[in-house]
Amino acid sequence: MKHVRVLFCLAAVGALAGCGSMDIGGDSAVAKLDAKSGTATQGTVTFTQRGDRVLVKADVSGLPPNTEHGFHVHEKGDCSSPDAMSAGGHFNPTGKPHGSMSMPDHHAGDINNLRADASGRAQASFELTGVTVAPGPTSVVGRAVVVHKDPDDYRTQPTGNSGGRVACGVIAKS
Ligand SMILES: [Cu+2]
Ligand SMILES: [Zn+2]
Repeated sequence: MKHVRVLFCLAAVGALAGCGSMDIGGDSAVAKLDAKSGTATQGTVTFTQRGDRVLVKADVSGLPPNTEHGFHVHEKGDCSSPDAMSAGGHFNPTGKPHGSMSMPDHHAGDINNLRADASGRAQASFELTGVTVAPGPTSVVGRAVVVHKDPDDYRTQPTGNSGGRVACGVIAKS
């Protein structure tokens, strides 16, 4: 009888833990990046809500070997133009200056540079604060994610001076 009661308690704890992880690992979204400005750059970027942060995972290929590239969420979910200028400027719902993710002030859409390896592939994870996947004024859903030709210097306003746009994808709920 005592054994039966112990097993029942463990089962109940397991069920509660399951519910907890569902709450934390909420909404997610994905952007399929298409090549822009005559490049062959493409990839996938996922956005997953983790508490008050958003985990960004990028897998981008077709970049020049061993190079760094500016990487941001841009305000308009429109990648239709050949140079991706249709995506507008950096997503900046709170009116901040451009910067790096580690600076106190930066655009909500500022992500740090992607680094391509010797095969021209960049795989990276970042944790963004100041944006959400869930609907709201700072949601990334319906925006665009852009990879640039050059590194972001994290200083030049309001762009980071990272040059042309080599890949662009609209962020959609998944
Ligand atoms: Cu950008
Ligand atoms: Zn910016």
